[in-house]
Amino acid sequence: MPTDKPTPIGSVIPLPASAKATGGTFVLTATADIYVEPGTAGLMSIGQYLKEKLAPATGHRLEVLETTGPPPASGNIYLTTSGGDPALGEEGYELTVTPDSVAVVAAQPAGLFRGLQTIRQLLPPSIESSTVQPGPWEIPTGKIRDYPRFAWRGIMLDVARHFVRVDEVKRTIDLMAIYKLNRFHMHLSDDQGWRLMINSWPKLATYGGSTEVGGGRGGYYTQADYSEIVAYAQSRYITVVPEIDMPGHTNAALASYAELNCDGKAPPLYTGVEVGFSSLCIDKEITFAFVEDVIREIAALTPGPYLHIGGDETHSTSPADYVRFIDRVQTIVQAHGKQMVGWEEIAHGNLSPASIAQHWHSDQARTAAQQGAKVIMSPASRAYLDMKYDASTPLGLNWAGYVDVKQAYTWDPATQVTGVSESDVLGVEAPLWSETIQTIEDVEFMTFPRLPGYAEIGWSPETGRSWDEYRTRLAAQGPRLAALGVNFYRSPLVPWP
Ligand code: TNX
Repeated sequence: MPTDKPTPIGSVIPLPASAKATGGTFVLTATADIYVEPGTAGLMSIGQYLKEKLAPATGHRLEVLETTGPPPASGNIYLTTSGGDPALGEEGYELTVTPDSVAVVAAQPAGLFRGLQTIRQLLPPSIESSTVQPGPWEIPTGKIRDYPRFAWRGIMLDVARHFVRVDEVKRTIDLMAIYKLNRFHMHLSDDQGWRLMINSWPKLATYGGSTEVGGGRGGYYTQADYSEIVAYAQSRYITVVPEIDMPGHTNAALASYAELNCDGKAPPLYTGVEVGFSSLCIDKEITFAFVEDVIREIAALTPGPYLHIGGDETHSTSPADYVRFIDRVQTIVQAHGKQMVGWEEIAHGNLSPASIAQHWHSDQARTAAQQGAKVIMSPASRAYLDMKYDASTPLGLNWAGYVDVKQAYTWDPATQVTGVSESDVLGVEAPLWSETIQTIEDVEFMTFPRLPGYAEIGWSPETGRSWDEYRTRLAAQGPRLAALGVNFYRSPLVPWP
């Protein structure tokens, strides 16, 4: 099979910081085992994860064993944090492949986990098949020393406009892990739906979550569901960033509790796609009791340091009210031990340097940076997964233009917004808004093949990145995505095999 060759060592996506091929071949045979160093929490599970990824296609038994010091160099895989260079940081790793062994050394378990994704990609694409394939399971020999450019590399799923089930969320998390992404932002509330049970305000979910865009059944996550998602992401060294959008985009909440409305009257549920018509009532104290309860419950369920409060498109909130609201919410978020993240409009408020603004379409991100806040880059014209690839794309929107695979790849987060420089930028995130996205197949079609490009922009050094070179590496991902059963868009810009 011409397409089932191992990936050359310098062809991995995201491109490693440095890679040197040595021209030989390692073969993963039926006698191979996975050895991990005892003593560091998480290593055994990382070994198990690798085994689960390699077992179906190889049919090999692959045991996960503990070892002190390198295992016998007879075709085994070795994962260790002992001797890991601290300069690699939390997610960096070194991978050494010789004809006899594969070894990943990292300073932290997260680095080992990222390194495993490189091993997966160096194997032939059919390694991703769920049924036994012929192999041979070759890996090119060489040495990779690799670490990310940016700390924040994520995607956002809008589960509010159309609900996404827990098993579908897990699949999405698994796919993002392949490309070493580390932030999973969940847009948990909007005008059309509230998707997380809040015990102190239960109607938010049971009533506010009962429908979605187009009037379908909607749905919500129980707190146990949410915790399951968080733990699943955590086992892949991915941090969940929960978002409750406020003070606008709140019709589902306003419909659930009449007392949250300035006039005390609950509006009907909303299943359209307009934005900017709803607002919490900034003059009512109960609004802040509500916000405090929601933030307290979500903070308690969320081990990660971030809490996203939305803050976008508040066309029905006066500018003065908006600033008052954001400043107060920032205090509440911090009182619950979290860092506030918000869409770039939050820069109208008085941001603490611990807060984070997410750029999407204006120059407010610059105001955020001037206040010392960090910035996440999600420019709609480059990074919005809900933008159509071109005029023929059946799903998606085009208010920010078409975002074909090249447009999605050819930009630099450090020069995207004048006045926001590399040191202000925390990283990159690609949001998938779901007004037109109904099924997991739709999610995959809009996400792939753009996602590997965002992963590379966030992870790899900027120097040397070029579309002409990248498109051939992306093409080689096609058989891999196919083996994974991903419904990806066969963009004509990519020379698929
Ligand atoms: C703008 S981006 C929005 C969303 C929409 C999206 C559609 C942002 C912060 N707000 O409410 O879903 O456009 O592309």
